[in-house]
Amino acid sequence: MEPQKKKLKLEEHTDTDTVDNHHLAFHQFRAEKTILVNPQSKLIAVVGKFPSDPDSQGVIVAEKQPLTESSLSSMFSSDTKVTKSFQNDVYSQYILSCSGGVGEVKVTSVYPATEAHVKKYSEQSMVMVQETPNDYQTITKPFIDNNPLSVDWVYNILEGRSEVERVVYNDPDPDVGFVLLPDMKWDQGILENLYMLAVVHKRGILSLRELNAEHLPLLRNVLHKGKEMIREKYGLPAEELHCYLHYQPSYYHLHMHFSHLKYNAPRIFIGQSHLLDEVIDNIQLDSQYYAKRTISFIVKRDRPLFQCFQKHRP
Ligand code: G7M
Repeated sequence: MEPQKKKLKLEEHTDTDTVDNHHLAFHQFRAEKTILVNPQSKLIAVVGKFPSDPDSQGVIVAEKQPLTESSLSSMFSSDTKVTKSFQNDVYSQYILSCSGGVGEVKVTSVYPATEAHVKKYSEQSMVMVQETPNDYQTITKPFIDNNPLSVDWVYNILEGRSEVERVVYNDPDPDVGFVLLPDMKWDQGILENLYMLAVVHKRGILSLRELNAEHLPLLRNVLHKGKEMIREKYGLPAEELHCYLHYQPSYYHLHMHFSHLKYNAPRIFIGQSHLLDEVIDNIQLDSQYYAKRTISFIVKRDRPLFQCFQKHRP
């Protein structure tokens, strides 16, 4: 009995060993069909076969690992290859090719940065604010007048001092014209992450709140020409695009966003975004629509604007 027991144990051990140590020979895998590409989750899924087992198919789902604090030492190492994409005012963008398994990383830098920049980029809890027309006049408008984040980078674009080679379209008309270019958040690598910015030439329109019938030709021009130019440049049809404004924006010079419908664009949620089509329609119904209504918006708890609201409406 004893010797047989020993033999069995050995076989069990060998079986387990085989399973534990078994690696698929990825270098032999022949991908036959891509079934999912999700640039935002940095994920790809393929179906294929190993030539040694042509009767079976396999699904391989591959996903990039997220960055962690331990990635920083590889990113900021002297071995890292740095390629600059653009610079505008204090903002610049780079592609870092890092060793240590970190690979390619898109980096946006703000240098030198103010405390307002640090707050803007910090993780914070969000709060919902209902801004009445009176709140706008007594809280928000004075806040914007006293604490603006500089829009020098916008003027650099409009006056052709920065990002000139990135501009996709420029309609120079002072009343209805605008510049269309990739948002700083889009590196133009993957079409499904398309995120474009339309910055109007006309100065002094702070945000959605100030729009009325006088601005309809401008809004229509951005909507129609912007979609047309995106189709021409990137081959993306208008019906696969979102076009919207943020309220509150981060920068108080009127601008609109165009994003791919598949892209989970920054702040595209209810309480942060207003579709340009609907903005135009609302203003057609009532020129003073945005001056009269209460507008809800979501803002980070630590942002100075929310602190003003707390001070005035404790
Ligand atoms: O609606 P909101 O104000 O949050 O949008 C401003 C947008 O401007 C953001 O999506 C930013 O990524 C984008 N942006 C900010 N800066 C400073 C730049 C820049 O220098 N160049 C470009 N192309 N986009 C920018």
